[in-house]
Amino acid sequence: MDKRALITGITGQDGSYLAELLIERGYKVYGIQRRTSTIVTERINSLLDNGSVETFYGDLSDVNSIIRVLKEVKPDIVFNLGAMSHVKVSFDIPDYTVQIVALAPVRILESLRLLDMKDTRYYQASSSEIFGSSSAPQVETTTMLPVSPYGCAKLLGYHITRVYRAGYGMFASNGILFNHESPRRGETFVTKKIVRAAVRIKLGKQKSVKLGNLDAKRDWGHARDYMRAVIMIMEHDKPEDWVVATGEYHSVREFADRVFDYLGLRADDYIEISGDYFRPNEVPELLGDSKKISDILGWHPDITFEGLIKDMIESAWKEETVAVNQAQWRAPSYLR
Ligand code: NAP
Ligand code: F7E
Repeated sequence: MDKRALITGITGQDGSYLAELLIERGYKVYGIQRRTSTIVTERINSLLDNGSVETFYGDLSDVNSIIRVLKEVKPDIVFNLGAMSHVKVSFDIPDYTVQIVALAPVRILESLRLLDMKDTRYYQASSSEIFGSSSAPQVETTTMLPVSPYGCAKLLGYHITRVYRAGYGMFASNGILFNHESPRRGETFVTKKIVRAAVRIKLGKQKSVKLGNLDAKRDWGHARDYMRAVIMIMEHDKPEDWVVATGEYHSVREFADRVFDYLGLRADDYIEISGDYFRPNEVPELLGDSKKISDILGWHPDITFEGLIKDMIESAWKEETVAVNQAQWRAPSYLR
């Protein structure tokens, strides 16, 4: 019988790639979708339309909705990707960030335990932000010193996953993923913001772009490669914690230079620095060492830094130049 996967955060960047990859592998895929007043299903509309994904209304702040969906779907694996995932915003809404990012893992794991679903595997979308101010390169054993509300909340999620694994013998694994991007990246993350602005500047639709700290360095991979790693982590025979990274880092300035250069422009001519985009605390450099997942599971990223930039630029170009049909909102099927 087909394995059943439940994805929280299915409407997000990673959720959409993960759903596609799981479907290719023969899983039946379900998702928790929250009620919103505007369109949020663009990334999975095609999967909803062809019936390969089914969603249920729920919210990670509402344990009853989590229990209802778990009982309905009876998943073999829960992928907990849902989060308020913006580090800068987490300084503005720290309480809410903790409610969702830290407590949803507690809610899901404890629900699985109380529902006697301890054989259901649990994946926690952990983050390199938990390393915070620890110096690069970071591995699974690096000291975790988060410097943002988001990082602190993710650290609780990381530890509670280990607690349920050790305490109750549950198959609960953390993927400690470094930054990963794609054409589907949210528009307020720096890579997408730069790519979109550069394309619009080239097309004469925008004059400049305001950015914050250009000196921060990030280990940027492609989301599709990273979701492939997530499936390998969950299909492994043992629950463990895994760093997923490319092992190569670049500054924000360098990312911008490469993007503008690709379009035949000079980044310096168009970038303005604005205090609005600096954070109270910054993570200066993230550089992952994914030797463990490479040695044990044989995972390696396929898409290079240059390939990522090309993919993002070409897609943004299409978005800005081809008239696309207005995306349509998709409610869960039982409401359509
Ligand atoms: P994303 O694009 O921001 O997607 C977040 C998802 O969570 C969306 O589907 C969002 O739903 C959902 N969500 C937010 N609050 C929710 C709530 N209260 N109840 C139910 N769902 C809620 O993030 P992503 O880049 O795909 O990242 C996926 C996960 O990996 C997140 O946990 C993130 O923190 C973590 N992570 C990401 C990276 C990265 O570089 N991308 C690196 C390490 C870890 P809406 O569509 O309704 O907003
Ligand atoms: O910032 C700098 C900013 O917001 C990257 C999330 O997916 O990865 C992501 O978090 C860097 C930072 O990603 C702007 O200060 C400069 O140093 O794209 P970002 P992030 O904060 O690294 C981790 C691993 C996650 O887990 C998160 O969920 O870029 N920066 N100027 C800027 N950043 C933004 N957003 N906007 C700017 O204008």
